Amino acid sequence: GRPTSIHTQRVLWALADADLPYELTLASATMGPQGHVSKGGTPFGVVNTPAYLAMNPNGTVPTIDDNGLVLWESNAILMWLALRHAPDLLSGDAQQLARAVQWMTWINGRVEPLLHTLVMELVRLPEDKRDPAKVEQARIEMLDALGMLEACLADRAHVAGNRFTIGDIPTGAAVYRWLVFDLERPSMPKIAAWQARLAEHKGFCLHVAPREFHLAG
Ligand SMILES: N[C@@H](CCC(=O)N[C@@H](CS)C(=O)NCC(=O)O)C(=O)O
Repeated sequence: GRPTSIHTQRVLWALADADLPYELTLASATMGPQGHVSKGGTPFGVVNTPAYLAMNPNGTVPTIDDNGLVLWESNAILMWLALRHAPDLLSGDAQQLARAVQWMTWINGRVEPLLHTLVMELVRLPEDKRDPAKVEQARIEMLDALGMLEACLADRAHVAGNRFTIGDIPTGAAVYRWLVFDLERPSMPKIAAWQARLAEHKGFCLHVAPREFHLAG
């Protein structure tokens, strides 16, 4: 994967929190050390090699190989890491775990397309290719979606209940990226307090908090 990928960050966060050893291979068809290909940057590559495509035919990041178990889709990877190596992340409660999966699925379907528009239009595309109308539309839709999360956090410390679970990882990283962007937004105090709780996690501090992982492009 790559450190600027919001999906790779999920996996790195879980690995760091659980103190699991790993080796990261930098890989991407769109980003490299100098930024996005649309700005002339050279991508890390790897994802378009036959060996990588045999592991992940999508050619996307992240992919893991955990002692021979090859997996793609970051939420499935989080589930595996928790089941095998960090069961605390599953909360020990079936209802909470189901709610965690609900928020993990929601963030992918409802929030990530908006976040993708924002990162492309604010960071990655060359300035003459950007469209402020797309940013404004995504900003409005983000506020609508995040209103739901603010309401959810009114009576609980984390998205699935009072315990930190795998559900907080994809949602926490996505909302952090949104907060890094310099956009007009009303204050959402429950989300702010939840983000402060997430910032106590080693994985968040190492792999999500650095602003350059969101603004480098
Ligand atoms: N739903 C997939 C999404 C994977 C995905 O779209 N990854 C992006 C990076 S965040 C990617 O591979 N972009 C193209 C690239 O870097 O080559 C997951 O959660 O793992």
